[in-house]
Amino acid sequence: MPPEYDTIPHRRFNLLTGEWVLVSPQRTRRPWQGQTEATEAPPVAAYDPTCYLCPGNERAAGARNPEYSQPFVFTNDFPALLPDLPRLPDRPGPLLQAQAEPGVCRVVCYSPRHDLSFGQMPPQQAVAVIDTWRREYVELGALPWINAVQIFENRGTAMGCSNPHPHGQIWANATVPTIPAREGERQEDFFRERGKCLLCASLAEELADPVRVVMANNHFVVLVPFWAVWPFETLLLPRRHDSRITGLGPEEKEALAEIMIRLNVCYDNLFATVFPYSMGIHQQPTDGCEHPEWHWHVHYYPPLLRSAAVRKHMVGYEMMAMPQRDLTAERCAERLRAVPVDRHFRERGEQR
Ligand code: H2U
Ligand code: ZN
Repeated sequence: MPPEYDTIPHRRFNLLTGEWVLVSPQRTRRPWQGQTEATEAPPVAAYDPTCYLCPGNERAAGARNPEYSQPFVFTNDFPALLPDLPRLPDRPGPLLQAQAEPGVCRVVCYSPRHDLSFGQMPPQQAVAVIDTWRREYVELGALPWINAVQIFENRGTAMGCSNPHPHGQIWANATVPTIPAREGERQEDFFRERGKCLLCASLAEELADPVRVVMANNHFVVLVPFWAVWPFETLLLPRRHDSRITGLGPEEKEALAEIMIRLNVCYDNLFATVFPYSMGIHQQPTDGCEHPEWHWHVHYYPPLLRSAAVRKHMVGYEMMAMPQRDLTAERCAERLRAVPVDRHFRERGEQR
């Protein structure tokens, strides 16, 4: 990377969304007098009698969880989407558009253990979570009126997560949501124009000059995207081109579990805190068509900026104009690469 990328304000193009991000590396020396946030104490008990997600406990709407020992999936008690909908009456105005949107929302408890985050789970437990995601993607995707299955996780109160018990969510709906739809269009355009996959080509370029690569194994690479908006944002890419996670073989599942665990330990150890993020798996629509242009991947969007106490907010110029960052993707990748990942900080007794 030419050194000017570290000194000159510039904008970078997001290949997946077609949007630009403003990068202002010269600004990283400005003083900070903003808010500092209290750090989140990680849960300590393996079982919490007041937790809605622990085995055997009653949930908020009255249902009771079984005494599960493997990943446990249930229909969200307060779902944003509902399966059986009547037609919406005619438009509320000549220009205003609305459509009924049928869908399904589920919650996935990763482990019966209240205190284990993804990074602390034994690899076999993480493989079981991956198998659960695959099963749900197939099962929900097979419903004729479901065309998109979004697997995601909110972690930490900073991201609006309601409970430290390790869990994620799945929302599946009739129409492909805005962001995966945009990524699909971009991948399709590239595939049509160049006859190859956008993310295969991009990954090859990243590996040729691995300044943004954070970690890798035989099957996966984690990197800070050139166009990252969030400070320590990463993109997890399979080396093998595939449009969905259903094709993962046993060795690939183990490799995926390994790298997801390692990335979680890296994130938590970076600021010795329960590192908040939103994670999501992007895959091809479940519309019954082949999508050779689609390269499945996982996004991690963490809001923390320079310590466990300072977070980035999308306000001002970012809300009104375009996203902006000070620390470059390359500097953040460098910092993430330097984090020791041999042990989780909680096992080293450095708990905050
Ligand atoms: P978060 O991971 O973002 O906190 O979301 C947890 C989800 O779990 C949330 O969508 C659901 C909430 O509706 N939930 C239940 O379905 N039952 C409960 O008893 C508690 C939470
Ligand atoms: Zn719990």
